[in-house]
Amino acid sequence: MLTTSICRQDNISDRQDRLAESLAKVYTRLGDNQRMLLEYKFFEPAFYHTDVPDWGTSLLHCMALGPKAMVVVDTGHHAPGTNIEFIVAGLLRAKRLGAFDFNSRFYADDDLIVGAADPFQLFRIMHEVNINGGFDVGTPVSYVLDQCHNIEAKIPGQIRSIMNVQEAVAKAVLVDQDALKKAQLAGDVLAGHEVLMDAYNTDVRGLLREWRSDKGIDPEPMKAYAASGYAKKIAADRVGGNQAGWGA
Ligand SMILES: [Mn+2]
Repeated sequence: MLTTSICRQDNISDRQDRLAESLAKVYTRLGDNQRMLLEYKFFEPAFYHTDVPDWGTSLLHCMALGPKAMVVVDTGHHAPGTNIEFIVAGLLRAKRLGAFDFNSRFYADDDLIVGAADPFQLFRIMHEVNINGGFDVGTPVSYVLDQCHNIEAKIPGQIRSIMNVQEAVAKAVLVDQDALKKAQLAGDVLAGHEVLMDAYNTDVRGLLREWRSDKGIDPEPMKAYAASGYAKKIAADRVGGNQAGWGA
């Protein structure tokens, strides 16, 4: 059987020991303004066994290392149906959520535009971030895109991604926390549902346009980029250059 052959090939605990030793060597070399972010993924590089398959394994290593080691949640690195917002809440509670790698997925690590496949999941995640202090001033959480734009143009794809995140955050902060708490304490499922849906169904695009204008930036980023001519300019500038790729 495949599983037994892998068990014979290497020892699971020994592998964890070697990983811990290696991480500790790097950790001791961190500067005052540096930290270590440990990501997990449940099926890479292998299926039966991989060294950091889940948030728990990542957290165990981070806790052994010290406070400068924190977990990265890549939204595409879970089994289908995983309650990612639960993981996010738990890591924030333990003060060990270091970063998000945002993307969206249907099947595996699809690396689609964040919020494309399941914007409601993104909203639920942002709600947990909000109520667990992840948006506080001085938050240790880095918000990063980790996507692969295969069909859509990369720059507008990233602009769209950021807008999707902004919309999910705006909806999350609109959740009436007092009403939600009241519903939860009363065990009123339908009232709690209504509070969340009221926020989720709010069209926040106008608010975000105003917010961008207040910051002196174009309220319509997609249109602004299209009108800028930047894509044509860089395409013309780079004729005859070396094509970027995966390094193959
Ligand atoms: Mn990632």
